[in-house]
Amino acid sequence: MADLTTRVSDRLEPVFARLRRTASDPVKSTRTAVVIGRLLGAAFTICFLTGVFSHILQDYPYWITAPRPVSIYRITQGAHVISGIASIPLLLAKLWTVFPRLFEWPPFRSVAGILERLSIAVLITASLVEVAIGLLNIFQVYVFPFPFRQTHFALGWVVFGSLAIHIAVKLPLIARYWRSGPRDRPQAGTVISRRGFVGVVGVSVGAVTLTTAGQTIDALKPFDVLAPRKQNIGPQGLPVNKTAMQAGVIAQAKSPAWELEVVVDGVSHHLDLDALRALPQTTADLPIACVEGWSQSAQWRGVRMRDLLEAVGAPAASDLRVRSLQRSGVTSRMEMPAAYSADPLTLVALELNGDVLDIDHGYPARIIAPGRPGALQTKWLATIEVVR
Ligand SMILES: Nc1nc2c(c(=O)[nH]1)N[C@H]1C(S)=C(S)[C@@H](COP(=O)(O)O)O[C@H]1N2
Ligand SMILES: [Mo]
Repeated sequence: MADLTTRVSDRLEPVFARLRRTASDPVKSTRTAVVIGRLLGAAFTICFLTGVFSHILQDYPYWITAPRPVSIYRITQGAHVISGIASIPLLLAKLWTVFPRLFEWPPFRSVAGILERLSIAVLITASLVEVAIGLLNIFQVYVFPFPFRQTHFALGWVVFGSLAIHIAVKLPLIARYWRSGPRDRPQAGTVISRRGFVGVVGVSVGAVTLTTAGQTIDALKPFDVLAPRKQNIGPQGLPVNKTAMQAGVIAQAKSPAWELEVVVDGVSHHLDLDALRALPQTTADLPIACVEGWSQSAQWRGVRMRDLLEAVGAPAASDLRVRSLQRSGVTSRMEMPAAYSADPLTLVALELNGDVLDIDHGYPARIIAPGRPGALQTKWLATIEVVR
């Protein structure tokens, strides 16, 4: 048995040696792996932290006590998607750099070695799936047979955990190659120098960032040719996530019989548009910041949630359950904790950028609150229920 293993191994060694030489290139040095790895590690860390924050806002909104600055989610989710897109060329470059190591023979020398290679396999697979489904989500492609948000979140922990193991294992190498040294000088006969390679990667990262970040950074708007959303394009100069047609609400939303139902202690109060317009009106500049990474600020006008609640005899600080005319889907209902309902900037908006709300932006009335993910800014309001 031992004899057989030795014979197989002896046969395979030269094959792998040849593969290794073919895939090798002086550019694929440990120093390059460390340089690219640092940038990739930074991008993944930003993605992970902003991702956890996004899930807290959506799943544990009661933890949030003061939603300030009002554009907090615009900043964190913009950073999430920008660093996620930037990590794609970095990840590909990193894989290309370490590619020859796949053909090391024997593949491992100890139990620790097996574990290390397994953790790298997990890291690579999870990272590739994570950035791929994230990218598809930005383009609103929901083709996978699993819930995107939960899967993306779970995989995020897997990526971050296996990254931590990988960094711990490689710490001595990372420390040794952190600074450049004489061994990094270009060697005779190299097609491209290490610095040249890192430069190409840098230009790629810059290019994908420049052509997509304009969907959330105003100053980069002119260069936004690849992002799925463009600022200032859409009814009333604001992009639309889902139209009234897609949500199937046109007839009900346009009906003259529409009324907002506010339920307090089991008693329903009905307010039609005239009744809402008769309440004090407030203007607020607040962004729509979609989880998919596009965002834009707009001017909203309508009734403060706290004023509406007081008008029907409920405390300004109330936990609310909000429902849309839309029947199904995660965005058809929403929970709003008291920290938001009491906020002077949280509105039941009736107007956008100086005009009556467009049907696609939620006419006759929608929610706009500071610092919340776009998915929680419910359009085509039907019911607001005071839970406590
Ligand atoms: N009822 C309802 N409200 C909704 C949605 C929806 O599909 N249905 N989409 C949400 C999402 S994901 C975002 S980003 C914002 C976008 O608002 P806008 O289409 O007015 O720009 O609305 C939110 N409110
Ligand atoms: Mo969204």
